[in-house]
Amino acid sequence: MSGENDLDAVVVGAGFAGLYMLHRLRGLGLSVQVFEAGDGVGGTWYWNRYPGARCDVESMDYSYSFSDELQQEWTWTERYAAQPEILKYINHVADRFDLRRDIKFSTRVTSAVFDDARRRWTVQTDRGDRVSARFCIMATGCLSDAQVPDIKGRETFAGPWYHTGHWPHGGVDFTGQRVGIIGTGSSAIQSIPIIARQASQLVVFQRTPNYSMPAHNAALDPEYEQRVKAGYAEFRRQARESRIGFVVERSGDSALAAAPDEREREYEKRWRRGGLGFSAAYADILTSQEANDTAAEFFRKKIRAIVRDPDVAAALTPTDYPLGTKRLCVDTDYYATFNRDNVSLVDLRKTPIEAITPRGVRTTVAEYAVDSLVFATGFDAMTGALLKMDIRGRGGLALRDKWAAGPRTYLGLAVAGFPNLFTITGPGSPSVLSNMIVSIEQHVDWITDCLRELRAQDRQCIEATAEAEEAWVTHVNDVGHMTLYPRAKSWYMGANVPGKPRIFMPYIGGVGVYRQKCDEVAAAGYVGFTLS
Ligand code: NA7
Repeated sequence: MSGENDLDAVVVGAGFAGLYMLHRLRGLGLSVQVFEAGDGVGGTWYWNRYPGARCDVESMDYSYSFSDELQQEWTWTERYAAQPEILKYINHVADRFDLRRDIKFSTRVTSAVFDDARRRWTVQTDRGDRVSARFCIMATGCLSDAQVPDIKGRETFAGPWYHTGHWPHGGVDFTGQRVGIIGTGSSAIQSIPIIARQASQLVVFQRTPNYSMPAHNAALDPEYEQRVKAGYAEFRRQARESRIGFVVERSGDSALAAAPDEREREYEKRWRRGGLGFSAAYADILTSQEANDTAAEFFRKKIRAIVRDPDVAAALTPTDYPLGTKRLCVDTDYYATFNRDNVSLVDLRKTPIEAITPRGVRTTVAEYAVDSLVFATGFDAMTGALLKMDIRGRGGLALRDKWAAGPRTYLGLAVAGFPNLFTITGPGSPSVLSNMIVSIEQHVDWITDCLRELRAQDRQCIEATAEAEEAWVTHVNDVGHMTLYPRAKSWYMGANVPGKPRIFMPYIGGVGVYRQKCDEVAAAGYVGFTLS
C-alpha cells in the first residue's frame, strides 16, 4: 500500500487504544508510525498519577482480551487496580508485543491535513516531523485534555500547583502542608482521603457534590481470579454483549414496581458490594425521575449516616441532578474524610471563588491560605484532544468548524468529509459510558477488518456519507434524550467547559447493541460509507 517515504497509517496516541491499534495494523503487514505526547506508553494511566488514582472498573474486566496468553499470564493484585499497576501492565504489553519501535515519544501531533489529490494524510508534529499516510487513526483518549479553569489571579499564586491529570512523576509529599483542592469529581474523590492523611490542613472547594459509591477494594481473591481465568473466553463474551462492557446483574425493570423494603435491600446489597454497578439495579433508574429519586434518596441517607456534621453532610449531598447522570464515583473513605479535624469543605454554590491570590483562594466571604493548590478540575472530554490538533479533511474543511455546534460522527468512528480518518472511541460511541478497554478493542478490531476489506477490494478510500452521519447523530441524540442524562450539567454534555456546545456526546444504546450495529454495517458492505 505504501509508496516511498510514505506510511500506510499514522496512529495518534500510545494508550490502550493506540497500542492495540499498532499491534493489529502490524498484523496486516502495514507500515505504521505512532506519535505519543508522553515519554512513555499508557495514555490516561501515564498522566493521571495523583494520589489514589485507581480504575473504577474491576481488574479482571479492565484488561485486554485479545491475547489469551497475556490474560492468563498477568496477575492483578487488587480488585481495583491502582494506577502504578495499570501502568506496569501496559508497559508489559508494549514489551511483550515489541510495540515501542514504532512509537515516537515526547511528540505531539499538531496537524493532520487530507490531500485530496493524493488521497493521503499529511501529519505534522511539534518536533518537526512531517509524514504522509493513507490512514490516520486518532487514539487520543476521551479524557486527555486537562482543564485548568481560568480563575482570576491564577498565575499570582505563590506556591506550587498541580492538576490531577498532569501529576509530577516523582509524586508530591504534602506532609505538614496546608493544601487546597478545587473540584470534587472522581479524581478529587480518590485523592482527597489520601491527601487529608498527609496534609496538616485540607480545604476542599466544591462546586457540585457527587454521588460516590464505596469501592470496598481488597486484595484480589485468588479463587475468583482462577475461576475467571478458567472461563475467560465466556467472561469476555458476556462483557462484549453487555450494556456497559462488564456484567452487572439487574434486579428488575422498575424500581417503582418493587416493594419499598425489597428495593431498599437491593440498594443496600449493592452498596455493600461496592463499585459502579449501582445504577443498573433497575432499568428505570436512568429513565424515570421518580425511580431515580428512590436511589438518590438511598445515597443521601448514607451520606447523612457517615458525615457527622449535618451542615457538611448537607453540602456533600447532591440534590439537583439525578443519580448516575454525572459519572458515578467510586471511593475509599471519601465521605468519612470530612469527619477529620484537618479537613474543611467550602461550598462554592453559596460562596463562589472570586480569585486566586498569592496566598490561596478567595471566595465571596473569606480568603483560605494554602501552601499548595490542586486542580482536580477535569477535562475537555471527548472532543478536546481531537480539536486541539488542526485536523482538515476534504477541501480544507477544519474539524473545528465542522464540530462548532458539537461533534458529528458516523458510529463515533468516522466523520463525513474526512476520508480514511478513524476516531477510536470517538463521540457518538459508547466510550466513556463503558469499560473503555472493551470499547477500544471493538473499535480497533472493526477498523482492522475494514482496512483488510479495503485492501481485498483494492480500494484506497473510505468515507462516511453525510446522510449516514446525520442519521447516526440523530439516533445518538434521540436515545440520549430518552434518559435522564441531559438533566445534569456534566462533562458528557460538555457543560464543564465554558462555551462548549451542550450535546450529549456518548452513545447510550449499550455496548452489545452498538457492537451489533457496527458489525451489521460491515457485513452489509459498509453501508453508510463510500468506498473508492
Ligand atoms: P470531573 O469529573 O470533570 O470533575 C471535575 C471537578 O472539578 C468537578 O467537581 C467540577 O465541578 C470541578 N470544577 C471544574 N471547574 C471548576 C471551577 N472553575 N471551579 C470550581 N470547580 C470546578 O474530572 P475528574 O478528573 O474528577 O474525573 C474525570 C473522569 O475520570 C471521571 O468521570 C471518570 O470517568 C474518570 P462541576 O461538577 O463541573 O460543578
